[in-house]
Amino acid sequence: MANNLTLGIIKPDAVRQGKIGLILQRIIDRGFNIRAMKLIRMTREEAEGFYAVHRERPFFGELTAFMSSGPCVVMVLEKEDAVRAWRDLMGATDPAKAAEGTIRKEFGSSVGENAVHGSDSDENAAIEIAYFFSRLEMV
Ligand code: YYY
Ligand code: MG
Repeated sequence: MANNLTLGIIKPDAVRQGKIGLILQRIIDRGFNIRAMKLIRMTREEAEGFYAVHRERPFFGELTAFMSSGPCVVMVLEKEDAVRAWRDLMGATDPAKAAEGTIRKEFGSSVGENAVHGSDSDENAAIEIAYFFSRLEMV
């Protein structure tokens, strides 16, 4: 997988609060090219599969319950150094510690409900993109 792609998710809290449009605008304004996108609702099992790397963590139950609690927007974002660029725009995991101007600062409400997800490495970006999208869904 080239290092210009990452997986982004607009999480159920942000979708519930009507923030899809504002978050997409931020993404477009920052110069990302949206290569694939869909609205989905994950089952608990699908959320557990997606976050399998965290299964031993104390917050795993809460995290997977939350991620399957409502619809979210999954998308493939393209930009140079995409993983880092998208994490920069998202901000720190805890919205209270996220920098001004980041999506989590503006739209996140707690460590758990932090509005967006982003892959943390090129290797995981490839795995996460393949979890949600087939080759035919990429434009
Ligand atoms: O990559 P990022 O989303 O910034 O954080 P991770 O450490 O990978 O954790 C994934 C996800 O789990 C985080 O976005 C919220 C949730 N979480 C939590 O509920 N409580 C924590 N102490 C740490 C993470
Ligand atoms: Mg992570």
